[in-house]
Amino acid sequence: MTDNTLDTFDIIDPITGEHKQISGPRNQIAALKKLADFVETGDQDSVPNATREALDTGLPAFEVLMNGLQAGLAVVGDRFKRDIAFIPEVLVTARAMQRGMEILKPLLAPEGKKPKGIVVLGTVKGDLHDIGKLMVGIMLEGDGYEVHDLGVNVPPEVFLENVIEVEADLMGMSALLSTTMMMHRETIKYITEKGCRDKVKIMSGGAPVTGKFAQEIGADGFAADAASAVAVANKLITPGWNGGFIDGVKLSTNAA
Ligand code: B1M
Repeated sequence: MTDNTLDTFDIIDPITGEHKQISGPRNQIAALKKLADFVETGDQDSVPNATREALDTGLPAFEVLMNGLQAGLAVVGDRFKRDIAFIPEVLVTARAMQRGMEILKPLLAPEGKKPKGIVVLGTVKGDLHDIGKLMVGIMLEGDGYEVHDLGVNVPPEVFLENVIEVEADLMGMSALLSTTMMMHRETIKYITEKGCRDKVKIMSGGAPVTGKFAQEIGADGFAADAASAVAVANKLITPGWNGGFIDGVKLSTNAA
């Protein structure tokens, strides 16, 4: 017999840092809480099964990602911000989250379809944060893009080499540090100096990046999260797109 009793779960939005409450059938909320707990405690071995169990309750993969895996990381991220958790704990948590993302990836990004566009994605030079960028990549793949993820600490010349090699339609740069977001400007400057700026559309993103900053440095678009990154990409690769700057925040506000 299905248990329709509702339950709630308090989670921290990893982007805004605000607390919010989600609710749903008791078995689904219990599965999300269990998964978030394993991520929070860095229990890498238990995360894959807990991810499958959450999916088995009928939760969509995207919800398991946001309200299970990411909810666990956000708790440790919040402690890190308040100086009560340190790099080793954050790293262990991040790895645990990645074990769950491996299970979700094929569900969010089915293989075998002709790509709607080619994307080169990376975290810029000097920056080692990759979880948000991985999420952006998974969401883009899920929407039908072929994604070439160059990883972290990617110098401008490597971005450009790959854009040329795979004939990318779109290049996505991520940064999580207020220092390394300046590498977005340097990377665009380098591509422009090499005479290749008109070969590819460029999207800038990551926690410290704003639409205003992205526009100022000469990017074509900005997205604040993985879901809006897809919406921005779709606009930017529209045939005949007139080249105006796309701010993902404004896009979602207008759509609402
Ligand atoms: Co770091 N770290 N970290 N860290 N870390 C932050 C970012 C920080 C905010 C924590 C804090 O407040 N103190 C702070 C930066 C402060 C600042 O500059 N503004 C910080 C710092 C200072 C550091 C070190 C310098 C610490 C030190 O050594 N003293 C160091 C730097 C290392 C380096 O990069 N050179 C460091 C190291 C690390 C770890 C290695 C331990 C680990 C990274 C592990 C990994 O990624 N594999 C880590 C982590 C995990 C964090 C926090 C806790 C979480 C980041 C994260 O993954 N968030 C973070 C604090 C926090 O945010 N609570 C912190 C979840 C992720 C889903 O969100 O990445 O924002 P996010 O991605 C979102 C959006 O931003 C957007 O979509 C994503 C999904 O919705 N997005 C894009 C991201 N990229 C995009 C690209 C796009 C579009 C959208 O288009 C292309």
